[in-house]
Amino acid sequence: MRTNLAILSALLLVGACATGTTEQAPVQPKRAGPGPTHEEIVNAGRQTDNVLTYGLTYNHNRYSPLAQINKGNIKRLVPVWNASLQNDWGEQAQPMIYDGVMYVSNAKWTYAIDALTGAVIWRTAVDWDANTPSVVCCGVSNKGVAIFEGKVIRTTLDAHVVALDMKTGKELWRQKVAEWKEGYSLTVAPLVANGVVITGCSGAEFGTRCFLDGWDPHTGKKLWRRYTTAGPGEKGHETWEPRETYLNGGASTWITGSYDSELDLVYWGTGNAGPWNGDKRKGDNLYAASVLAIRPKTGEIAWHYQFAPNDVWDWDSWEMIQADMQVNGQKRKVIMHVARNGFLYVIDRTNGQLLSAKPYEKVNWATHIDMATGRPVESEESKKLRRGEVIDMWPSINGAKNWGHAAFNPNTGLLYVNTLHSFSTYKFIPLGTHKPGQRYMFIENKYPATPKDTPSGHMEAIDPMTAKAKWRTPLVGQRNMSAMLATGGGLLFTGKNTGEFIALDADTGEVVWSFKTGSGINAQPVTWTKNGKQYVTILSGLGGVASGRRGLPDTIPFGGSVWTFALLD
Ligand SMILES: [Ca+2]
Repeated sequence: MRTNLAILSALLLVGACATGTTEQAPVQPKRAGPGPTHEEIVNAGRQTDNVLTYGLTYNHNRYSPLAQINKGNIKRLVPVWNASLQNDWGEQAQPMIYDGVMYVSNAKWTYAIDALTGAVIWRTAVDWDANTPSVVCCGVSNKGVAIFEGKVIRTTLDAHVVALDMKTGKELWRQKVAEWKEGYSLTVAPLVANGVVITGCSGAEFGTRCFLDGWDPHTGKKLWRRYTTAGPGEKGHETWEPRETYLNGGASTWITGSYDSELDLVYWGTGNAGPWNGDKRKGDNLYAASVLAIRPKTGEIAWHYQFAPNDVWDWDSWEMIQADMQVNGQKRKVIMHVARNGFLYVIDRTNGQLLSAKPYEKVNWATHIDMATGRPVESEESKKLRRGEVIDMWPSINGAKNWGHAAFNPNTGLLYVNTLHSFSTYKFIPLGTHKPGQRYMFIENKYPATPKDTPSGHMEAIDPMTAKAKWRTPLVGQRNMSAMLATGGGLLFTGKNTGEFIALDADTGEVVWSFKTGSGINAQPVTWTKNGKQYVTILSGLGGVASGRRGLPDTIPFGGSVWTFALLD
């Protein structure tokens, strides 16, 4: 503040001198408004000093061309600072960086941190009723902020969207999205697309009816709402039978969508249909377990593709990674979805046409995806489930991959993924009535212990069109729940539940570097530069689904912090 005042005084003095010599006020150089602007975010991949949007760039490929840290010198990667986030709820956020300042969020705080030193510039508390976690299915968390034209925009656990001043952390506007007591919560990182802030919601396990909202970033005015279960008068309403089941139909929107600025389309995945037991909701149940292509200015649905019609398996959708790739000799603009349900989907992002859908892990809920109809062909196991029998379901409801985002390197054409290898015993139990704010699922789900020597997951490089692994590094004991980051240095970065931040050789899957942080890692690595030097940043702090400690030793302490690494000079 003192520095700012000094600069301001100096500017005023200069101004005073200038005006002293002329009758007219001096022509001030036209000041650009505060950033980052739409143009800056569209070009996010080209200016490596900043990290401007979820997924690193609008295409969500989590690939950085930075190569200063590479396979040859990775052994010299050392921590340069660590900053506590004073939070035991867990850290899942992707940090954003602009003009040398890092913006980090968790469920309790928003932080602005000097990216070079780790010094806290400001922090702003997030308050919510102590009972709010009772409506959160899978761990209290926050996936990160959006930054846009001088504002830090975030969601809150008790279902609000808040904008803070980037310079001071002061609240500029706040909007209530929904009533948390009815089962709605927000953990999603907002997306700013074509000047509109887009947020989704969590709560498909609580009989909610989810949606996407569009907000004016400057005033907080709600511009549109697009419900993700189709209501009366909306296309797809006929896919709910009886009709009123859409009112508790779930279809949460808790993973940030990607954006194609040329097509002006946002690709946002939706969560499971509600309740999980589908006995009393017949039909496809649009738009649960789907991807929606949305016009950011209006919320209009340009096209949709449904991964799981009449979802009864909790097949939430994740990130939609964009690439322009050759498919059968033709260049196609695609999105790739390494789905929870065990299939890897490649879809034409201009029109929603399914191009490929092959299993990348063990799957027994469907035999295959019918390429003519785009629909899964349900297996004998799923038929048994629908008859009320108990089944061993592959993958488990945790999925063949959970939310920990995949990376895609456009130069190798490979996806890099933390996958899960487990099943659960799964059956429907009798349906009860919906009570606001209470679980609305009606299933029994048990995880048998994984045999000691059997991998519970893998780190792997996967070809998008064949879904076959180029390499697979087994994870015995602990699977990974973190996102992947791929770099031009031939490296992958990810984190382990036990707290190690690790780097892999992207050609072989060999772990070539590891650093033990203070808690478990369930977050999203980023890489960036300042003064020509490359840095890597990750949040540590056990939380989220992992905070249930499913199979995790209680020797892993809680406690959130930020770690930033660079090469030892
Ligand atoms: Ca779900």
